[in-house]
Order: sequence, then structure tokens, then C-alpha cells
Amino acid sequence: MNNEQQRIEELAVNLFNINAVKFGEFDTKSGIKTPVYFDLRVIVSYPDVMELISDLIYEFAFKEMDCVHICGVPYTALPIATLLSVRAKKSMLMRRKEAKAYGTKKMIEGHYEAGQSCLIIEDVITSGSSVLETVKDLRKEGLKADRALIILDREQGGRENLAKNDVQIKSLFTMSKLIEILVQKEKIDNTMANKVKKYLLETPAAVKIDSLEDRTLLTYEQRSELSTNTVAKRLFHIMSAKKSNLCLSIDLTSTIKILDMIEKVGEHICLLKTHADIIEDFNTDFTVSLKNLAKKFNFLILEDRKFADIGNTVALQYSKGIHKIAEWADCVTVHSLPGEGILKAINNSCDNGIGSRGVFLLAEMSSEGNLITTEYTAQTVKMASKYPNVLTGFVCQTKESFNDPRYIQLTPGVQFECSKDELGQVYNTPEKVILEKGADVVVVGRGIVTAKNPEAQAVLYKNVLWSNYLRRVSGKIE
Ligand code: 5BU
Repeated sequence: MNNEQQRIEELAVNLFNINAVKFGEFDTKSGIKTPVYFDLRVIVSYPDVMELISDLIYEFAFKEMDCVHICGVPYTALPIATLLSVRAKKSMLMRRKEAKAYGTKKMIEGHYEAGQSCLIIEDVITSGSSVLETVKDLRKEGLKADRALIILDREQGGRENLAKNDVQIKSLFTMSKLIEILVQKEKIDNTMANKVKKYLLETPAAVKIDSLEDRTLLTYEQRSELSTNTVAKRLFHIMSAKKSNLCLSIDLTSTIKILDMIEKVGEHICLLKTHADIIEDFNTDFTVSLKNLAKKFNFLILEDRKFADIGNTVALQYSKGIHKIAEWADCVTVHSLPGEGILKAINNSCDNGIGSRGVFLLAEMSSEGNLITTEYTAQTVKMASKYPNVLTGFVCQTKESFNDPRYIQLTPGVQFECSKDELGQVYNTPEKVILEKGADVVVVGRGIVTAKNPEAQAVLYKNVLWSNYLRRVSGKIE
């Protein structure tokens, strides 16, 4: 038997001896009777047990974990996290149970920066809800919280609930393992062990927790505080300042017409979406004028280039050729199909001094019969989560695609009537995309550009989109 196994067994016996785990018949909060009961709070009175737990967590799981901070779920796991922090020389963060009533309303104490990773420590998980509470507060601060180390997993659905919220756990014991050790060490007999096993099988899995707070209920101001990408942060600010979540898709083919249209509607939009490759007389003077107008009217520029090649080619397409997109577009659209290299290509170009740029990754499309599946969307979101600094958001059609409040949902395919064009574009109404489909920024093209009076039409879209956004976040406005 290896040393680690021996020490795990030693811990099981110790927990039994100090009554941190008890067998018999106990009432639970839900009213169901349980044959096993844990109270790990008592471990603070036993320094040897505390030391053994922190040693085991450190040896067994912590050493290979790459994290900047650790945070214990209050209260039982706090002393364990403290010991671990000192032992591993890692910074610790503390989550408050209640926000302070005065001064800063901070929930997380300690020094940290958005984008840093934080490992969570917890004693026991049943449904995983306490870990999730902590995850939620850490993520609100822009911290990356996707792993938790647990002393005991009761195997009642917590692991699965957490996985659904992108949190992976590692536990010192599962309930079955603990029972097995205690039988072997003759602390409990087989009858009790079977009773516990039966209870675990028969007790319905703990309440399912589907997701953290719905991102669409937060205001753009609140989300700008969380953003890890500079373009997303600026865009959230512009939306709040201009009271507009309207993006104009300016699908015109002459530079004069484009500049003329911007003079009319620039005031009403937060984002201008271009297709540089449809412009017949594209030139550098045009991009200079475009940038000046973006400054004058305070909007950002998104080049809807939909890159889809290997990283090296994309890096060239992005910065070279006639269009030199990286020089004038704040952000670009990118397909996830070729894999991570494409994000690295844009990320590296940003690091190379082009400034703070962003990417909208295509997670779904609006066109009828497109080949994107829910699995593809989920994988796209997963891949993107590794690049929080370069990711501005996702181009998608449904709220369920992602829930990280740092990222912006850009939704095209919008007109006042639900309809289709002759080439398969599918349109939803402003109300529907904001309230039901979770759109943050709404793309309107022909609905404005081909209108008799584009300016008046842009105002109509802007107002209806904004009032629906206000309805959506009404619970959050102080
Ligand atoms: P429309 O005129 O509102 O249909 O223009 C929509 C624009 O958004 C157009 O430029 C498309 O290229 C773009 N678009 C889209 O319609 N659907 C998608 O899924 C994506 C982009 Br991605």
C-alpha cells in the first residue's frame, strides 16, 4: 500500500474518532432521514487532523495545480485554505458571507486582478451549491474559478452540478470510498455500510443547479466592470453612455455611400459592422475617415471578416493585404472551426503592438439550414474561455449558448417583422432577441440601410432595443 493511501485511511479513522462523521439516524434540513452525518467544523479543535488534511490536499492535488489564489468556502474550509496558502506560499482570498453594509460592497477580500485564477477549497459537497456561491462571487470579480478541491464528495449530484457550471472538482474521499475504509478498519459494520449505500442510491440526487446568475439580468455597467477584454469594456461603456445597443451592419459597396450613411446614423449606434471585401473603392483614406467618424460619434468598428483559416494565414489576413484590418477595426469576427490557432493568431497580433483588439467568435448563425450544432456551439464557448483577454463576445442567436457576463452576445438577423429573405436569412424582432434570445448588441443591416429614411429608422430601432433592454434588467437598476 502506498503512503498516500495509508494517510487517507488514517484521516478516515481520525474523522470517525473525533465525530466529524457519525452513523445512526439523523434529520436533514429537507426532512429526509440520513444514516450518516458529517460535521467537519469540529476539526479546528484537532490540530493533527488539520495538519493531515492540509498535507494530503497539498500532496495529492494541489502541487500540480496552477493557480494564483486560493479561496476557502466559508466557514469550515477557511482554516484549511489558510494552512494551504501558507504551505504553498500562494495568495489567499476570502469570500464574505454578506457584503459589508458600509464602505465598499466588496464580497471578496484580498489583492487580486481580473483574469487571475482562483482555486476553491471546500469540506463537503452535496449539491455543490455552496461552492457555486463562491464561484459566482469570484467570477463577478473577473477571477477565473473553474476548479475546486473537496475533502468529501457525498456523491449526490454535486460533481455533476458543478461540471455544468464549468467547475471541475477533485476530492480526497468519495462517500463510497470513506465507507469502504471504515468497514475495513472495523469502525462500522457491513449492515451500516449497506444502509448508507442504500440511502445514497435511493435518495434523489440533490437539487439540480442549472446555472449561475443569468448574465442577461445584469446591466451593461455592471458587466463592463467584469470585462477582461478592453474592447468589450469600451463597448459596454459606450452602450451605457449612448443608451444604444444597436449595431449597424453597413453592407454598402461604395466608400462615399458608407461615409454618408454614417453621418446620418452614427449618433445612434454603439457599433458599426463592416464587410471590407464588398467595398469596390476601398482605400486608406477611407479607413482614416472611418476612424475619425468613429471618434466623432463614439462608436466601435467590427469588421465582419469571419476568418476561418490556419493561424498563420489569419495573422497575415488580419494585418496585411489591401485591407490591413488590424489597423482600423477594433474587433473582428472569427470562426472557431480551425481551432485555437486562430485565436492565438489574433492574440499575438495584439501583443505585437497593434493595440487592444477583440474577437467575436461565431458560436451560431442566423441563416436557415446552417450546419452548426449545439455541440459545436458548446465547444466554441469552451475553447474561447482560454482567451479572456482577446475575446469580446460571441455572435450567436440564443441566450443558452453561454452565460459568462464578461462576454457580449452579438445577434444579427433582426427586423421589425419576423421574416426571411430569399437567400435564407432569418429575422427575429428586436423584442424577441433582447428578451427571449439574450442579445446584448443587436445587428441591423438592410432594416436600416435600405429604409427611405435611415436616420429615422435607426432611431426607431435604437429606442425599441433600449427599452427592451431596460425591461430585461429592471430588477437590477438601483
Ligand atoms: P441584414 O441586412 O440585417 O440581414 O444583415 C445582417 C448582417 O449580419 C450581414 O452583414 C451578415 O453578413 C451578418 N451576419 C448574419 O446576418 N448572420 C450571421 O449569423 C452572421 C453574420 Br455570423
